[in-house]
Amino acid sequence: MSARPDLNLDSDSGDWKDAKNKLSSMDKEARRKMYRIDFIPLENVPVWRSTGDSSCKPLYKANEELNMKISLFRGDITKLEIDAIANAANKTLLGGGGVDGAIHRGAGPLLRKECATLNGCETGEAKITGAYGLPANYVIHTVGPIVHGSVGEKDKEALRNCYYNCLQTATKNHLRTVAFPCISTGVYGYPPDQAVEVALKTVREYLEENHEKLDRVIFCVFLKSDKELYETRLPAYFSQGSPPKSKL
Ligand code: AR6
Repeated sequence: MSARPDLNLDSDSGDWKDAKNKLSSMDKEARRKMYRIDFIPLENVPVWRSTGDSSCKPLYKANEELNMKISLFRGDITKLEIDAIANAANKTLLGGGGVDGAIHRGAGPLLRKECATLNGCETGEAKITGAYGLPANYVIHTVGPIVHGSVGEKDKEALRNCYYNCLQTATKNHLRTVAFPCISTGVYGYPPDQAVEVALKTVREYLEENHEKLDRVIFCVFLKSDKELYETRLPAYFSQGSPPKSKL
């Protein structure tokens, strides 16, 4: 029986750098013993398939290779056992409510300790940390725009930057599987039906340019209404090609 490594992810008395180094040198089996929560392996997150009955007009050419890199998953992002999960954080990076709160709770107190060394984060930027007690290997923190009233061009650009900079941070660090929550659409008030367009457009365009660097981008929705929105709008950005004509 392998002994549990000498590493306590439940206490903030430890050194986060030491913990991060130890975790990154572990194999998957050893890492799994350190998770503080249940996990969902990537194999249990299916690739997105259009039901084919979408009435929305495709905005991009069908590209089956890119379609195979997309998932729509409804559930808790903290459980995903993938390379990186994005966090919809605030400028302090010191934790908060919503998905940010769930990520800090799951990771344990060393995440806050590492975040405290980062000097905060501006709106639209992204900063990467370890994930400690989470099944993911890294957390990429970003800060979405706060929307008051209607969405302006600046808000749209800031939300685009969030997705773009998270993807760029992932690929710069050779991370191939990434999940996004619906950034800014909770407490920060970005209307979900407008945010979905920015999220899908930014990911589609990033994948066009960098398809060899990423294996999977997971849109992780929490609410039923967001699942329905993504199901409706995904075919516009990741359309299915016409099926091959039958030879019969
Ligand atoms: N997994 C996936 N998605 C989740 C989870 C979860 N465990 N929990 C909530 N969501 P929000 P924001 C969804 O408010 O609008 C924090 O206090 C939620 O249903 O978390 O960017 C930060 O510290 C919604 O769809 O983020 C900031 O102060 C989405 O995550 C502020 O909130 C985003 O909602 C950021 O606000």
